[in-house]
Amino acid sequence: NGYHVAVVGATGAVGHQMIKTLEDRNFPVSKLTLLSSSRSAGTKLTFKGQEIEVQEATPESFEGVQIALFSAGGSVSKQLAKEAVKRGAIVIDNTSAFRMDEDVPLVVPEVNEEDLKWHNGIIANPNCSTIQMVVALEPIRKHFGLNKIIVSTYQAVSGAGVSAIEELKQQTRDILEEKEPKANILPVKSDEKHYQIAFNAIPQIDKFQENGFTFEEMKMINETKKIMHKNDLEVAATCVRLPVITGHSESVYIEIERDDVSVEDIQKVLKDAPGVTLQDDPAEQVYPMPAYCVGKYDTFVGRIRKDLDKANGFHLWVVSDNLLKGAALNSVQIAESLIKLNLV
Ligand code: 11C
Repeated sequence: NGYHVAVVGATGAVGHQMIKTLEDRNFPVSKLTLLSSSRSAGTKLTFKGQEIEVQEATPESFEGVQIALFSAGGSVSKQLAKEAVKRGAIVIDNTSAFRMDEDVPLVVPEVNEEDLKWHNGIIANPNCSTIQMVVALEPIRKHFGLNKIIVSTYQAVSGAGVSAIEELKQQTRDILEEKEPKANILPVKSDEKHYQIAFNAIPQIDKFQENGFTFEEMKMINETKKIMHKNDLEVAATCVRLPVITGHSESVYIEIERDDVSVEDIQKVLKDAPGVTLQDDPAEQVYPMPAYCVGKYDTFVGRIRKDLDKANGFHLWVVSDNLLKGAALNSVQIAESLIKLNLV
């Protein structure tokens, strides 16, 4: 008993975490099929002490699969997600391929689990920087209303995959040995120019759009409105890559609907919020940091301050493991919610 689960992109940074999360949460798996590009096929990975060989993902790979977790890039999802659905699988897609499609729910279980009820075979997992922000802000929106978000991110290289992690490590070693660092991956592999990430900060994540925002910034803007069901929410984002391996951080400024709310009111709401850990005690230097959030499931919130000019303005600092709540964990939680709601 349990479900036949497939992980597409099993050898990637998120794929590894998906397998580990299924194991750590004791997800009911009767069979695990691990899929990848032909390049990584043949790799052997371990699940619950058992070795499983990774196979090349083809449409036929999904015969008999009930739940397919995709994290192999948007083009693979566009090619294979519908093939998986055709064969009876529910797809939980961790890429941007279908997120803004009207007939595809975009789900963070703590925020909009109910949207799973109208799925048509594909459910989209939001972008990592969006997920941790909405986990922190939805409880505030529910209690006090929310008009505006201005967010600046401090994002880890693992969001860009295993090759970006390797690039950061190699550049760091090279610079410490006084060698010239080589940059081939970041900020965007397919863009013309590449910049050193070690000992640096790069204000570009994903490609620039015509409006001057990057695609990562537009994902945060559009996905937040869709998840919160609030098209009139004002959102602006600046996304920056830092030489951190895992753990995205965000400086978030919000304007709520009410102007009679205190920092303590917000802290109280977040203390009881699902998936949130409040770490907010400046007197004791308690605040979230990515190095201490790696491997944890929650979204950590601290540095909550009232704006000095706006009575309805607040500043927060939000940190989470981008590979877990930002990707693998949220996908597995979606699968758990599907089971709970009898939707598989
Ligand atoms: C990053 N947020 O940190 C990106 C990675 O749309 O799922 C996730 C890309 C996505 O580079």
